[in-house]
Amino acid sequence: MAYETLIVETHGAVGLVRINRPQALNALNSTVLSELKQAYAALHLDDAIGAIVLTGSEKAFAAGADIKEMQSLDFVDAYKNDFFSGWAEIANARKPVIAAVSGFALGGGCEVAMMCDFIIASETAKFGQPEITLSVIPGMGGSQRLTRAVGKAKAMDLILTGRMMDAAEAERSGLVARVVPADKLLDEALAAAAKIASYSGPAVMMAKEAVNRAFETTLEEGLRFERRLFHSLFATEDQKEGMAAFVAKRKPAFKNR
Ligand code: CO8
Repeated sequence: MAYETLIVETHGAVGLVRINRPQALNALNSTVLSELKQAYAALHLDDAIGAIVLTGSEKAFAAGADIKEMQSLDFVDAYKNDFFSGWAEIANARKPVIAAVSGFALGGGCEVAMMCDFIIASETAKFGQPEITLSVIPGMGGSQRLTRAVGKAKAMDLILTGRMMDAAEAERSGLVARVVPADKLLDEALAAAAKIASYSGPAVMMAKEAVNRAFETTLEEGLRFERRLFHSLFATEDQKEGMAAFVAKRKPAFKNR
């Protein structure tokens, strides 16, 4: 399928989704959102795909929500149409999604990277929530996801001053899982996604669900939830195969993507 603002490829069992609006540093307009929803839906329906990499260009993962599209929005329209709520569908992707970030990940760009399961950043990456400079605040989850990722002190610093942080600071703060040289970014992200996609799909999805639950519930409830998911995996053929292969010292052949 041809998109106006995305390039979608498959690399083995990995779907690679590239935001492609170079003229606007990949600013996230309504077309990007609707096309991302279509691309994610297609990749989720495709049983051959076990993981997704979301990326942008070398210069920008995404420089934010599209300010030109947003500037004339008024309160009633924003409220009635629950502006930005559509991004929840991207955040709720069930297959694992890795953000491969190079260059600017600002405002909505940083927020979309944080909607992914983890971020691999190039040394050139710059993260920030500069909405305050436009007299608005993060509107796609930044105040919540950034605070959970890096803690109150750093989140307040970034959101109140609007400053950017580089890849090293983002890794130190826990926002980013790995930092790699710019020319290795895509290879590293695709390799990580391919590794995830080589495992049993239900186990991967449940692992993701269990980690995400940690942000929603008490420790006691989270531990119970994890244990129940763990129990349920013993109903899968892939659990039998994974453990039999370990014992027989051979490679497992998982059936479920
Ligand atoms: N929206 C629209 N266009 C953009 C955006 C953007 N976010 N960012 C860059 N562009 C465009 C520029 O306007 C420019 O277009 P043109 O060539 O037509 O003038 C082109 O991309 C290149 O940009 P620059 O010339 O500015 O490139 P530089 O390398 O000089 O600077 C920066 C790069 C520093 C990234 C700069 O472009 C910048 O500051 N961009 C805006 C960053 C920003 O403020 N992002 C946050 C946006 S707000 C948001 O994401 C969430 C809002 C939540 C609201 C909630 C409401 C419910």
